[in-house]
Parts: sequence; structure tokens; C-alpha cells
Amino acid sequence: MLAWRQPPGSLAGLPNLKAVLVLGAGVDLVLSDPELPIDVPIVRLVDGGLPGPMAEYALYSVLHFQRRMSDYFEQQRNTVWRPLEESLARQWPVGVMGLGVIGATVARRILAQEFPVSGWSRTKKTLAGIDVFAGSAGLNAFLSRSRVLVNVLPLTPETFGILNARAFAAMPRGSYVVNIARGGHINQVDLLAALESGQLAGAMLDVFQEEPLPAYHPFWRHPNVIVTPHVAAPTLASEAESQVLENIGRLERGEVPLGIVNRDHGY
Ligand code: NDP
Ligand code: OXD
Repeated sequence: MLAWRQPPGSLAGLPNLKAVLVLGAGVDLVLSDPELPIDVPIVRLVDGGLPGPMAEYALYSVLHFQRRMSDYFEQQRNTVWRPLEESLARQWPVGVMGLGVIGATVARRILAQEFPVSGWSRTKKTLAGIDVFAGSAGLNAFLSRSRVLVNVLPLTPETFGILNARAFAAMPRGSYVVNIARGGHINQVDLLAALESGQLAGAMLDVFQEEPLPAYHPFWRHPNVIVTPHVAAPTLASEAESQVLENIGRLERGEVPLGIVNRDHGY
């Protein structure tokens, strides 16, 4: 089965299912399907042309906040000509949550623009020029130095709701959150409360617990929230096609496919 956002229960009628090849990087939806047989390999797209656009989106969001673009957009709407106090990239430490295929590219791209960058992952990585933290022991130290937090974690039982009141409280006051991973990472009530209190100054969100984001949702009209419709990185058809063909060949030959998901980790 080639799957992307399959309707719930659609795996049920497939008694001869040999493998699920997911046409994206995140496999949370497939793994959460109660009909998923326990012995079928799940394969995700590795790279799939996604890291570059994800890094562009993340870099844009960091520059947007650093260069006060929301303030200038608002001033333009009111025909106000007023230069605001500016700050330098080195005053904007950025934290990248998740240092996999995408996170490492995001971290390097932002570092190349002279922002200090830290990264956080399950196991400790080595990335030139990037301060790395790992596991729950490293989480608070990582958060406390993130003036902009960019989330590129997979959604798993361990990472569900990880961006919550405790995490926001550990960040510097007036910091920013960018979510380009999954809506389930964010506790929405806690995010709105942190924005209300000023603990967070803003958020740029590409992914939501319910997509499309319902019209009544407060994120749409919040002055300090930027909403985009899950577009941080569209899967490149040509990349997906060649990876799927390669993996079907590997499965037929009894070899391990590229991007095989470790079900114990959930990604
Ligand atoms: P990878 O599997 O390559 O990387 C995942 C990273 O997250 C790894 O560094 C891993 O650590 C870390 N991680 C996983 N669980 C934990 C945990 N419990 N605590 C700390 N770190 C953890 O994934 P990709 O980089 O390919 O993709 C990341 C996610 O981005 C996808 O799952 C998807 O949800 C999202 N995405 C969103 C898109 C969009 O358009 N908005 C497009 C593409 C992807 P370790 O290496 O130590 O295991
Ligand atoms: C993905 C996505 O996981 O587009 O690939 O969200």
C-alpha cells in the first residue's frame, strides 16, 4: 500500500498487505491506525526532497521574528512610518528539536546565517558548530537557550504534547515557537496561555491537530500567530517515485527497505 493520510480503517480490508510505503516523512497516522497488522513493515520517505524546503520555511520564520516583520506589516496597514529597534542574528539563539534528516538540515541552514544554533534529539549527535543536547536530561538546558524554537520531531507517544506549559516556561521570556512537524506536538491551550501572558511573543504554525484548521479556531485570528496550511515542504513526486520503486525492489528481494520504521521508537 502506498499511503498518505489514509482514511481511518482503510487498512482493514487488505488481508494480503505486504508493506505500507508512506509518501511522506511522518508515519504517525499510519502507526495510529488500529487496523495496522503487527508484522507488516512500514517504510517512510527519507529526504524525499523535503529537507531543503523545510529549512527555507524555518529560516524564513526566524528572520521574520528577528527582523520584526509582523510589526512592520501592521505599521503598513496603518500607514505608519516608524523604524523600530533592530537586533543582530547573534542575539537570537535558535533551538531545533529533532536532528534527523530534516532537523540537521534546518539547523545547518540557520547556522549559516550566523544565528547561534542548538539542537535536541533522543540520542546525542555531533554537528559542527551546533550545541547538541539529548534526552529528557538535556531538554531544559536546551529550551532555556532557545529564543526561537523550531520543532521538527516525529509525532510519537513520547513527543505528543511536548510543547506544553512546562516547555514554554523553560524558554526565555518573550520567545517564539515554530512548528513544522505535527499539530499533536503542541498543547494548544498552553500555547494560547503562554501567548496571552507574554511568556511567548509569537508562533508560526504549519501543522495542526485538526487539518484543515477549523474556521472557528482562535489561531486564525490571533495577532501573534501566523498560520500556514501544512505547506512547509511538499513531497517531491520524482523523489518519492524513485524511493518507492527502489523499496518495492528491495522488499521483493527480501532486503531491508530504505526508511524502514522502528515501531518501538514510533518513527
Ligand atoms: P527523522 O526520523 O530523520 O528524525 C527524527 C529526529 O527526532 C531524530 O533526531 C530523533 O532522534 C528525534 N527524536 C525522535 N523522538 C525523540 C524523542 N522522544 N526525544 C528527542 N528526540 C527525538 O525524521 P525527519 O527529519 O525525516 O522528519 C521529522 C518530522 O518532520 C516528520 O516525522 C514529520 O512529522 C515532519 N514533517 C513535516 C512536514 C511539513 O510539511 N510540515 C514535511 C516533512 C516532515 P534520534 O536521531 O536520536 O533517534
Ligand atoms: C510529511 C509531511 O511528513 O508532509 O512528509 O508532513
